[in-house]
Amino acid sequence: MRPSESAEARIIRLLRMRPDGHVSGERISRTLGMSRAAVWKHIGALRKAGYEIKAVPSKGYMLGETALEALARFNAAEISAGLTAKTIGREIFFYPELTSTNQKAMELGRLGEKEGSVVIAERQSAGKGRLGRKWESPSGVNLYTSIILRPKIPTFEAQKLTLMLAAAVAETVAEFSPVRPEVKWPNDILINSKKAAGILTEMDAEPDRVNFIVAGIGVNVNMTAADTPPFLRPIATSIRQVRGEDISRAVFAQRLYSNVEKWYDVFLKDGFEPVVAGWKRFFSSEGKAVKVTVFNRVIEGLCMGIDKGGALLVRTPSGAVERIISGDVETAGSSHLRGLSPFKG
Ligand code: BT5
Repeated sequence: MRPSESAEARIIRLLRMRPDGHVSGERISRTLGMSRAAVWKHIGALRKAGYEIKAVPSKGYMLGETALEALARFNAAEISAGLTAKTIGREIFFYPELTSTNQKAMELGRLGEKEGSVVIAERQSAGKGRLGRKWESPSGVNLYTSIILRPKIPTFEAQKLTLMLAAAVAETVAEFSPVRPEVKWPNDILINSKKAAGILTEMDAEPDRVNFIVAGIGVNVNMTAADTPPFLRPIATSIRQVRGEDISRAVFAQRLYSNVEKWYDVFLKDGFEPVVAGWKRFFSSEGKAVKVTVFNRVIEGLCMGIDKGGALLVRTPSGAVERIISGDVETAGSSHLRGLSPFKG
């Protein structure tokens, strides 16, 4: 038994271990340490959720599904089945539709929901990007999730978590994508220079300390070009589009929660420096010409990397190094900057 699995998740796993045979109700009840009545209740809930579970008298239960059906399944029990993270994803709030998973997680956080609980929606009617922008959230193909974190940190440290999350998301995408993802400072995940994932961190805070953080993560997993709104096609991609086949969103979510938990622990125990190092493995803008929009100001120059605090360093033509803590970056490859040659560093 794994610590974070729900009873239904454990039943699914048990039935999948015997794809051609039956598992007796008695064995399920013994393995899971629950009554036969409880097993029956959970089997009923799984059937309601769309699992075809046959019951043969005196033999037991058998799960009827093809590998493809198993791969397509995406619900709380599937994610919980085999989840290795201890805290993150232990409690899953799963919805067919929400306006925004971040909004729901903020509500739950204010009601005292514990650290590590996650919200997932199959689709969002008003998915949020940063600065009032929108996150396009077509149904049934991607991952839209928000994680509640309760780090005991001062408010000014909260931005570090965005970089921590970007390291975890990039690492997870790299596990599934044949093309290595890149991070665009601070929090975009690109594959082949197109956006595959975005992160929106929101917080509930006192003037000096964080009450809780909502880490909103949107990953384009199985979205095809046809699923993508036309205006987004030139700038967005998905894991499916580079891999050529669907992956299990449940398995992706399990890996994501594990990686977020791993990097969050590193941040809490060892501080920000190792997190920055983890993030930098996916960062390729250093030494390149960049154009950064900071509110109404545009800063152009050579990217010198990021400093210990996670701020972007840009050397302008005057030779001064600007330290940027928030803004939108474009690199020399993007259309705006064609023709702009890197300044001599
Ligand atoms: C982000 O904003 O990249 C943060 C996105 C966070 C989304 C997640 S989903 C779960 C959670 N719940 C929420 O409501 N939000 C979070 P930003 O850097 O501002 O980028 C937004 C821009 O990305 C848009 O203006 C589009 O240009 C582009 N975009 C929108 N939807 C996209 C998609 N599905 N894939 C790629 N690019 C997209």
